[in-house]
Amino acid sequence: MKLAVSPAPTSVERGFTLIELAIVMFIVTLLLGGMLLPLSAQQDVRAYGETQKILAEARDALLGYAMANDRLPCPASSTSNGVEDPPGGGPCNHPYDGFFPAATLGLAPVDTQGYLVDGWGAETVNRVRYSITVANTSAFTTASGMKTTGMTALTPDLQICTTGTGMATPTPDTASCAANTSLATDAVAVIYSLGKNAASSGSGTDETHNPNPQATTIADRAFVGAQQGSSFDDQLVWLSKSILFNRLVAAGRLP
Ligand SMILES: [Ca+2]
Ligand SMILES: [Ca+2]
Repeated sequence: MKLAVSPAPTSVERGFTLIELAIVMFIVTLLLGGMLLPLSAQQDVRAYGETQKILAEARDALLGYAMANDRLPCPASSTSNGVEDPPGGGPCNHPYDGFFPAATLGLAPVDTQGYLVDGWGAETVNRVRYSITVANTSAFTTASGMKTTGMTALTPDLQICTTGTGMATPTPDTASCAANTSLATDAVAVIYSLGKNAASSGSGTDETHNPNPQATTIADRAFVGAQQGSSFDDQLVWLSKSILFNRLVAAGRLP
C-alpha cells in the first residue's frame, strides 16, 4: 500500500513573496499619493473661489441696502445673531471688529446663528467679517446722514494696506498704512474672510491687523490685503466711495 503524497509546489502555484508584496504596496502608495494631493488642492481652489463669490455678493447686497435705506448697515456683534448692532443703525457698536449682518440683509449661506459663512466651512471662525467707517460722525450708517453731510464733505477713511509692517496705530480711528503700502485710504466698508487657516491664523505680521479670534486683536480702521501665501490667506473686498456714490445718485438718494 502506497501513501498519497501531495505534489511538490511549483513556481506557478506559490504566492507572492514578501519582496513582491512590498513592491506592489510601494507602487500603490505612489499612485494614491499622486491622486490625493491634487484632490485637496482642487478643494482649496473651489473654497477660495466660493469665498470670493460670497464676498462679492455681500458687497452687492450692501449697495442694495444703501439704495433702499439711505444708509449702510452696522456690523453684527458676536451675540446679535447676524442682526446689525445696534438695530436701526447710527453709531455702530462694533465698527471695526464685527460680522456681516446677513440676517438684516437676508443673505445666504448662513450658519444656525444667522451669520454669513465663507467657502471654507460653517464653523464660527468661518464667519464673514465686516467693518465700516465711522467718519463724519457715523454719517454712513445713520439714515439720511450721507445726504445731510453732502458728497463733497464725506470722507470715508478705512485703510487697506499691502503689508502690516510699519503700520501706524496711534488710535483705532487714526491707524494708517506705512508709506507706499496703501491699496485704498478712503474705503467705506471692508468685507473679509479669515481664509483656510481661520482656526489658527492671526498671529502673523499681516493677518494680525485683520481682527480674528487668534490675533492680539487690533480693531482699528486699517486692514491688510497682502499677497496670498503661507503666512497670509485672508480674502478681502472693500466698498469704494465712488461706487457707493454712483449707486446712490442713480437711486436718487444723493446729492
Ligand atoms: Ca487667515
Ligand atoms: Ca486693523
